[in-house]
Amino acid sequence: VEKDGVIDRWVKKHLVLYTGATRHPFILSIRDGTIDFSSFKRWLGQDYIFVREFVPFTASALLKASKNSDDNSDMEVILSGLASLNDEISWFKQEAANWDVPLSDVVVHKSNQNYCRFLESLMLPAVEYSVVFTALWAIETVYQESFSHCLEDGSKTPPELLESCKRWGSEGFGEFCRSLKKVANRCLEKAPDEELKKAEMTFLRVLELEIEFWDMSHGGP
Ligand code: HMH
Repeated sequence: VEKDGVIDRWVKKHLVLYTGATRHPFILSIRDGTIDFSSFKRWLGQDYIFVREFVPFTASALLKASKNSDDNSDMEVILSGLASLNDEISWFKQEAANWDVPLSDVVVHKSNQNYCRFLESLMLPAVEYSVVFTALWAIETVYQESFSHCLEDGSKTPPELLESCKRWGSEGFGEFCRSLKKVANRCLEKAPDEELKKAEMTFLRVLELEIEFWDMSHGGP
């Protein structure tokens, strides 16, 4: 049995907030088939904006990996993340066209703006590699845990939404998240207390922002 790393300890310590982000009513409504498609369309338009901002954030992580990392494979993990973001952007455009969501005039919602601003703050050169990696892991993992829940046996996810759920809920994306977790744990084991505290706060902030993002998607028109 593998010993719990820092990340698993934090997940256990903050399980209520973690579950709030990974089992949000928006996700539960996909899983039980009661989702209002207008909510899904709102999520789609807003998430496209988010993902566009997530690209430079991931690139900033790549830059830090190339400078600070003592393990060459870190860069490859992030690079594969960047490659899937390339697919993801094309996918969003196609999916938005299918659902008649005009991406050119999406009005960026406040919660999304806050989240994008938070990503920007993490791109600053002074932000430690372990902090950036903790955020990267948390951001991807909330989606992985959420959407894989909609694919489990017994879920009544509408067929129209299966493709979206598979983007983040698939085994391949799960494997990617486990790779991120390994890197994050390795960096955190070596981090001084001050930095560890910052990374933990960053983890919590990601969970809050994810919850607000789901709230925005789920909320009324
Ligand atoms: C809001 N969080 C949000 N959007 C995403 N696409 C992901 C995480 C995962 O990439």
